[in-house]
Amino acid sequence: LISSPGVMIDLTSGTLTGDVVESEKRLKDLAGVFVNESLRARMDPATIIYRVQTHVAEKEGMEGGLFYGTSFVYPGLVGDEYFMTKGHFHSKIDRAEYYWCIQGEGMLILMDIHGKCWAEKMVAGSLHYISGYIAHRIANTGRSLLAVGACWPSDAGHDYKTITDKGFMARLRKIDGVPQLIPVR
Ligand code: M6P
Ligand code: ZN
Repeated sequence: LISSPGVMIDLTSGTLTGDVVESEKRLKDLAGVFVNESLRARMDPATIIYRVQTHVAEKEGMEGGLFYGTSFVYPGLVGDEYFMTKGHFHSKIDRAEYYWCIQGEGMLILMDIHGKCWAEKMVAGSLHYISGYIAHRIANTGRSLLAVGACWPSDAGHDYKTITDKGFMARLRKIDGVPQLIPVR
């Protein structure tokens, strides 16, 4: 009647062990994601930008379920733009999500359906509610690994196309040594 946990989270690092799906994104997988695409294409394609560990507790698309993931974003820059995740709207666009920062320093970059962007600072322990209709991505603004926990509905899905086509309308750039959210063009 009593079972051992099938998944463990290391609470200081965010690392999952057990029933977990692993994925990673290297610079070669992120064509068109950074403002300076020609620089990205000239940098080492094997550079790892982020990894995601997901506990897939339900079938993708199942209504009423939840997924858990930890995203690990590495420190670094493409020019003056911080390493970051691709970012997405949800395919079921009204679906919300929680993010919380486990370690490191970063920024949660948000965009509404009209292209208006804003950002929230992430530090270990910060909790971020992302309501539906809001695209979300995270950037590492620190010198160490950024780990962010996430929980989202299993029927939310990922809409990357809207971001791929138009991009985020503002970018987090290191200007005078500090992160600033700068409108594109
Ligand atoms: C979090 C969640 C996942 C997402 C991952 C990486 O763990 O939001 O759904 O896939 O971050 O972000 P992206 O898919 O934008 O690359
Ligand atoms: Zn999401």
